[in-house]
Amino acid sequence: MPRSVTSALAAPLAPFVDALPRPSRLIAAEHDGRLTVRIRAGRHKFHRDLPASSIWGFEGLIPGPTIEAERGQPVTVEWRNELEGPFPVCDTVAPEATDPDGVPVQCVPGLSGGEPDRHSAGLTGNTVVHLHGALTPASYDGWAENIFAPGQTAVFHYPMDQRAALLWYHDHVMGITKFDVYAGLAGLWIVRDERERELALPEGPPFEVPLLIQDRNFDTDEQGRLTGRLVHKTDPEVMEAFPPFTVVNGKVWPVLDVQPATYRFRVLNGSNARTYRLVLVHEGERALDRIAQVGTDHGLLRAPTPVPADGLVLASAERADLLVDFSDLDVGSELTLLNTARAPFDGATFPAVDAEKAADLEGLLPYPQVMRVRVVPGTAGRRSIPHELATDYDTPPADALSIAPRRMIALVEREVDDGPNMLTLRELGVAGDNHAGPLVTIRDGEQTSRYRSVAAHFEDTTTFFPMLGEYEVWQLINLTGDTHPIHLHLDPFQILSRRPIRYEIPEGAIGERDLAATVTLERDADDELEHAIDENERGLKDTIRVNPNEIVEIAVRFTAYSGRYMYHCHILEHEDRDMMRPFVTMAPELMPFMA
Ligand SMILES: [Cu+2]
Repeated sequence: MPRSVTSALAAPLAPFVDALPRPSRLIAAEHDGRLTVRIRAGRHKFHRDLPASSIWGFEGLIPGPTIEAERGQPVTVEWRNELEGPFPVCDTVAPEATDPDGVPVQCVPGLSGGEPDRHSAGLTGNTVVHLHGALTPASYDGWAENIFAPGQTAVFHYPMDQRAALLWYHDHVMGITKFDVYAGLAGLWIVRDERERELALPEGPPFEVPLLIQDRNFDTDEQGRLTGRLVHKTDPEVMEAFPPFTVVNGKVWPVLDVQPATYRFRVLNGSNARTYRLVLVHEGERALDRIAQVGTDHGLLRAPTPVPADGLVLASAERADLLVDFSDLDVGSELTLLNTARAPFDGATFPAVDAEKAADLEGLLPYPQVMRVRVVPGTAGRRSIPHELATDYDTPPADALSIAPRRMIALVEREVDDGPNMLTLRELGVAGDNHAGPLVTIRDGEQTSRYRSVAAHFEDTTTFFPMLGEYEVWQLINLTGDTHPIHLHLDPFQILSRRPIRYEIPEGAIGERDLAATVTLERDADDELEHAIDENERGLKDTIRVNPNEIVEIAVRFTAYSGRYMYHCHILEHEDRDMMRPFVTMAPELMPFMA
């Protein structure tokens, strides 16, 4: 190693010079619930000192307009695909993982010797829109293969029969979601309801601030100057892109002016792959006690909760609704939001007190800064935080869970000789006594269960047919070295448990479809993770982190809509590389007629 790779890099862009943009608002009620959104190419400045970048965006914007809807008031969106090539992002695989100085190539701009990929360069703008977190009939859910080409339009009806929450809409095309979202195809969608209004939570500007956090990289010219062209770069050792520049609402490291008051931050991690662990720092001290988390993926928690002591962890697609108190601060005070999570994220901790020293090139985290908050004059003050928030959900009833169908899913990474690894969700069926093929054996105390892999790839036969109205328990077993945020479309779920496992996979036992493994539900001797459920995960979730050496159990109940949906890892490079599977929700009366 030519020099220490833990030393920080000088940033090629000045931090905290651009004001945090407020995404434009599209309030459905002002349009009688009928919206038209054009999906088009555009130009966008990610930073004051960067040339404008070519992008694809909803209305040509990054982020797309924030759509605001009311619970119980349906919204119809005419999604008009007016995209046109060339594809605005240069995709490349650098030939080496580090540059001649030993710096990981993903920590620096430019192509690092990689060739532009010609297949992605040929993309002209096929798209399909998924509204993440929405209770949507299957026809309008954005099935990854139901694509509309440039010049075509899709009219989707969203019933909005769901609790208030921060949702987001984004492209979901089979195999290229990672490119289309990276090019800019993402926007926020806020559902509001009466319960939130009773609690008098801030609504709209200036005190409610959506924060869409993403990471991006840019090309360089022959002189090494940033050109603004978006670059999606991976390397031979890491299949996910972990770009060095953190972008909030479309600006690199922006600054937000706040009055001395309580603000509501609606935070979404919209990055392809990066997990953030957010720490707020004021005058060198962590200031996490200024933050109360009131909501998660599907809206309000039952009670406000502090963020975890090490910081707020958000993997791709996870959301947090935060009340942040700046009311006691003098004008001119500055606070910085930092990220302390290494990439690829594996659940490892990092003390919040060291957040200012979190730069870690080996951890693909050259610049921990996310954004700055600056206190400016104003008259508003502190808001009291209600002790009781949501009253409309409880833990799933034990008697329903005791008879619930249990579905076992193993998260598996298979090495491929001539390409990046494949990641799959292996659906496991109980193996009969006379089953002769490879087995997954799971030991939980005295009990031993034997399974076989019944589905691995997206196009394999559907094996999950949940019945509407009935609880199910899904068990997610991580047999890989990284954390995967697993997302279910349609209804939210609740986490029941997170437990350590140790496992053995015999040489060559991860086949194209087959899988052999022995999993024991006890802690491995070298396992340092806590495998705890954070307080802020005890709400209604649609995306859950499954860490290495871990089994996560969730309880889900599909309620209203029958049809074909998907569940998948929300690391976009993983879902595009086959970490996605279908399920079909069924009305119980139809089950007797299923062959
Ligand atoms: Cu994954």
